[in-house]
Amino acid sequence: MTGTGSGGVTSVLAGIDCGSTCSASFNNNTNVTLTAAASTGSTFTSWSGGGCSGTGTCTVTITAATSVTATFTLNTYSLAVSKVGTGSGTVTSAPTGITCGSTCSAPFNYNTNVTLTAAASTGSTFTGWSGGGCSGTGTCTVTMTAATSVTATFTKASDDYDGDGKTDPAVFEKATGNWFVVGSKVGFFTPALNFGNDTNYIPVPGDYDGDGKTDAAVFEKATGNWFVVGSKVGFFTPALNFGNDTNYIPVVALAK
Ligand SMILES: [Ca+2]
Ligand SMILES: [Ca+2]
Repeated sequence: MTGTGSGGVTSVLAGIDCGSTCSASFNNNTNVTLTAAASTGSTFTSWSGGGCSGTGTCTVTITAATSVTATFTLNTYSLAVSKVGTGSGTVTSAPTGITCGSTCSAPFNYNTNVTLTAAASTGSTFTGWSGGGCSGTGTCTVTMTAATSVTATFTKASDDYDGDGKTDPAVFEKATGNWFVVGSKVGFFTPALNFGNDTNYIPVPGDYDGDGKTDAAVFEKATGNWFVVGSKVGFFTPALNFGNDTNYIPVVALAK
């Protein structure tokens, strides 16, 4: 017997029981029929030798010493990872195969214990597993006995100025336009001093530079100019003269 899998071969005429007894003597001109049965998690793939092939029984007419090989292949099953939620992150597997990211499914051998680890991106939080018998926020270990799907949920908090995945209380001082934030990670700070005021501006915070941290931003009522202090890129204007307060409402502010 050969191959990555396992199984047994028996002869209809008693003699071969392989597993343990893999050769036997038979009288000249005896027709010996061999039957192959794969173990759980393996598949009988083919016969070779003795004039046999395919996956049915193998009948050999004994006129000389004869060798027959049965090949068993260990089954592989697909493990597929899905990522859902408002946040982002990466799921990796041990043994290697899944880096999701880009490679979100991979085949693993029967009975392999695959451990999945989730890592949230900056500004996101990993909030749990579902599927594959997994739950909670630790690692997820799946024993591969069938094709399995596992879902990882990542969430992103709104108004998260310090990017730890938790919303931070923030205020906009009407008279001066000062921004004050109590960051859940870094404590009190001012992401943008003297940046707009209530008379001429509407605060429109959001993550305009895509680093997972909310940016102080204002919409100039008269002109419709947008001004952002990006937590990653600093001051910039994502959309000049895009709406004005007479005819338009900035929908970022409206959603607050
Ligand atoms: Ca925070
Ligand atoms: Ca940002």
